[in-house]
Amino acid sequence: MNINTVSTTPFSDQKPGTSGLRKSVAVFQKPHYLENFVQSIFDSLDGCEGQTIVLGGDGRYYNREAIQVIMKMAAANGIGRILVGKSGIMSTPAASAIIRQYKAYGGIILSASHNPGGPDGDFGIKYNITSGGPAPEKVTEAIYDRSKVIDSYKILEGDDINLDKLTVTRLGEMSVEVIDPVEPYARLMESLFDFDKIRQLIKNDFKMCIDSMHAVTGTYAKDIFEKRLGADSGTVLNGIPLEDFGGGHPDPNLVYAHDLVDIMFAKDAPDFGAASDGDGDRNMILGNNFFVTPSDSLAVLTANATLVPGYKNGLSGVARSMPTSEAVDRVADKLNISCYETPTGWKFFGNLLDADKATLCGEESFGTGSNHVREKDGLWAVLFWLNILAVKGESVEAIVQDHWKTYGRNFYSRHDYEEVATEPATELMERLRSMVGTMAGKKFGNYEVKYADDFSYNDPVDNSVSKKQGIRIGFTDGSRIVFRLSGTGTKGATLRLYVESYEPDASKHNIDTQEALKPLIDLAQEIAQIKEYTKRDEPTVIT
Ligand code: VG1
Ligand code: CO
Repeated sequence: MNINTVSTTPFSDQKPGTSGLRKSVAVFQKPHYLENFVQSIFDSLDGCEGQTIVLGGDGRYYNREAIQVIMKMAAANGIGRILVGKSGIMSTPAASAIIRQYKAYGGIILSASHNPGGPDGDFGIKYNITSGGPAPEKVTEAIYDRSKVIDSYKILEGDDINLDKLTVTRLGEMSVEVIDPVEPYARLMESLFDFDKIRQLIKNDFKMCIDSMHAVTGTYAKDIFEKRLGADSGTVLNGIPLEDFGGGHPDPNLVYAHDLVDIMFAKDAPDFGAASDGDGDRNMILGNNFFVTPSDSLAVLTANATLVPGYKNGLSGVARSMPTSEAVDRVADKLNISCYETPTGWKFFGNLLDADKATLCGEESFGTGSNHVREKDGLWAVLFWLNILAVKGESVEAIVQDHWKTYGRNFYSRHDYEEVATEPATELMERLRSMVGTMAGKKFGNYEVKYADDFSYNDPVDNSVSKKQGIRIGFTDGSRIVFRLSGTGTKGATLRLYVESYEPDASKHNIDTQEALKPLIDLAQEIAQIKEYTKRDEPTVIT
């Protein structure tokens, strides 16, 4: 078969963000756009010739087309073998698991995660390394640098591969295996959790509801919950992955997962509810009329980890992203294990997991995971909760309330100002950056600033430094406000404000979160002048 070398010119906007390159589908469909980026990946990898690459995506619009192009380019670039998910499907955590299990060289995951899909939606591509984790910054920078000077790419002339049949075929010299994307992942889950106990729980009139939001976890959740764990058929809602996610926004939070929220906050609500995002790495956990914040979820999993077979010997440490609440820090303190604070984005956990400095990790953005893979893992978190519920025999709410009694409650909320104008949003951040140096000791009403900085992370494993990771202002009473600009949006800028306060007094644990945080939210507005810069009176999403 012929290998064509196609001339091209660089695009200036192929810089990977928090989680790979994300753009609208229309941008990816520009001639050579996808090919330039894929060639930049191959050009940045040392010694990938003859190696195995894992490939798959969340099933969104353009997934299948992109897979065919990437396979032909892989063949032309001397890749030895491609393992591609049946129908092009592979959740992000499953891709991570499969890279590890098959000892592949790396993987290419096609997803824009929680961003809407369809011809008018978003598409994304990211590269994962041999450990199964997202490429660290030195790799994404090399890919970006390459994309700025690229002048040609290589692609094989050949027929498309049938992705809907489990087969082993060839594309030129390269072997192509269409594999079951669920089985290896489901087996890994069975090795970590007590499936018998969870099966018993479900049999005993325990009612649950899983919302896959028409995205990738439908395929996984039906197999795991309905087939392997014996839940009633219909337990999984919106379980067929659709190219446009049914027109929805596959982001598991109280705003976008409204089908599930309606069910879980009804009068006769089930005992347990959970939702996942587009590519299956996020999770939202709900009890009967009860919402578990992702930061609390991480703290509860940490506190109860030894109840679960995969973690029965305890944890080597935990890690959370900087804006994530400090609830888990309190648990780590009590367990006498280390707690690491990293910048936003899962790629920063990789080194800590590889070096066994952390076993569990989490982000406030509905992401939780462990050393079983190198990505956050939505269904893993759901199974972890089910395992804890099966052992403790208590409700979700009782477990969380009890946790607050023991450790105190970290009230926590994130306010997003989505799609605001880029320039004033950048100015807002620049202004804060210029202010933080002199803020320590300043008083704002009852609050006194203990520290203020632009978060910089020194990786304790490879000593790399990541600067400008978000403005944080901490107060003497333990409360914090944090400001960041999103690195995953595709339109304008998204300002994220994170607010946290600590309440040891159990009699105050049931105050409404927004009410409890109101003084800090007002203070954040006063300090950052959000309304003036964003021209918005209210955030678009509050979680
Ligand atoms: C967001 C979240 C971050 C998460 C990232 C990718 O990034 O805040 O915690 O790791 O999305 O998640 P940002 O830069 O927009 O704040 V996913 O589920 O898109 O892979
Ligand atoms: Co995701």
